[in-house]
Amino acid sequence: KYKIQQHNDDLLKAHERRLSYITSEIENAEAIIQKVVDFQIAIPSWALGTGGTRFGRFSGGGEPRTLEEKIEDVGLLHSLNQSSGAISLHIPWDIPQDAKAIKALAAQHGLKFDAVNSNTFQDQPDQALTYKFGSLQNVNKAIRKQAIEHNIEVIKQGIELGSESLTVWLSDGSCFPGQLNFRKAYQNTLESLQEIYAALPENWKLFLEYKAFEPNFYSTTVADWGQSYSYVQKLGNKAYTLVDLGHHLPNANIEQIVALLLMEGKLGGFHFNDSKYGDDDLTAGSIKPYQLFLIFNELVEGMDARGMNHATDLGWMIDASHNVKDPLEDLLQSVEGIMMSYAQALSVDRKALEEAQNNNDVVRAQEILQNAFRTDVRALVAEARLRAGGALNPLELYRSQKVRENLIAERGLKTVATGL
Ligand code: AOS
Ligand code: ZN
Ligand code: ZN
Ligand code: ZN
Repeated sequence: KYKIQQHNDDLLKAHERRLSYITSEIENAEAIIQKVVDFQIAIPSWALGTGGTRFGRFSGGGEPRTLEEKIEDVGLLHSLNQSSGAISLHIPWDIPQDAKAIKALAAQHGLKFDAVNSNTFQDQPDQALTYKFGSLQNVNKAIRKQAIEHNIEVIKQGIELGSESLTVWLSDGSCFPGQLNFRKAYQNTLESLQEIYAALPENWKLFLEYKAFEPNFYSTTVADWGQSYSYVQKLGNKAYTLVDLGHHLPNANIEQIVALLLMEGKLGGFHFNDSKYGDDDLTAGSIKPYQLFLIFNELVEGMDARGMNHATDLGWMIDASHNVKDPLEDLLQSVEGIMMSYAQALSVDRKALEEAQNNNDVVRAQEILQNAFRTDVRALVAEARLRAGGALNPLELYRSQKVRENLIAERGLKTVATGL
């Protein structure tokens, strides 16, 4: 549809030159290509429109106005990179009026429904009680009940669509000392989560996302991985911790957190993004690519040690939001950044690294990781796309086909993606 064939033909010669170099450099290049082909990253429905900040929002135009259009946008990304084969919905920002039709539309684009996300951090127009002072933690039982019922409703919607996981992110916490009894807030939250957990189908997972701060600035009730872990451990074996890369206090060693959660069997999945200051939701790999690589290094090591399937045993999602870029271009960049880190991590010589660790050869161990990180694996990632039927350079094709211009012509210049 987007002249992929012709685009690939034009770039093929240069691509093959780069590919033959890298495959001669990396021993397991063929295996890496296959793993990258299999790896899919879910696109969040809320990343398809311009995000904005509390100071303003500048629409780029042509944004999806309905759930159908959001699915079309993700389908477009997937047709270009063959790596974005799933969409993650946010309820009630996305309300499938006709689940069957929505499912069919998604299938037409080769898309599955990843985790469904509940929302108890905003009040909705038709809502009886307010979440101003929290939802699952609230001192008022009726408010907790309302929030629990919303989550159960989200599970029901997810079942209709064939989703198999619920992501719960809570903005619950407090803004000032004394506002909250921490222990009671924890207990209320746990009890509420238990009721939600009880409504999960057998084959479902519950992901509990943590975040250090914002919108509450004194305490957050699920603030870090230890707190999330404490809840999910009590909930049961269908509950897992979700790591959003932007949700830590500065300088946290996220790769170590990931390794330990994996070891405990409680790592559920990811919200990929990047940040310099806080929950910045910038393009994955744009600020701290070495950190992203080190995280994937732990993932590959830990998942292989546990005999896990890289592609299917964890939830891989992007959670990003931008004010200045075309959201679709940005998502293409994020997926590319993630794939590169994954490919680099797959190229690490595990045996040599283990040997170096066992010999306390610090320099050698560091060199092994740095060599992998400093290797240009773009041709491997491009080859994976080519084999899967995608474009050698999705971004270039997106621009040359004037995709955004076409979307603006179709949808208009002043668009507000639903929910934002
Ligand atoms: C909020 O900071 C979290 O990252 C959540 O994942 C949230 O649901 C998402 O960003 C949509 O608002
Ligand atoms: Zn100020
Ligand atoms: Zn998130
Ligand atoms: Zn966030």
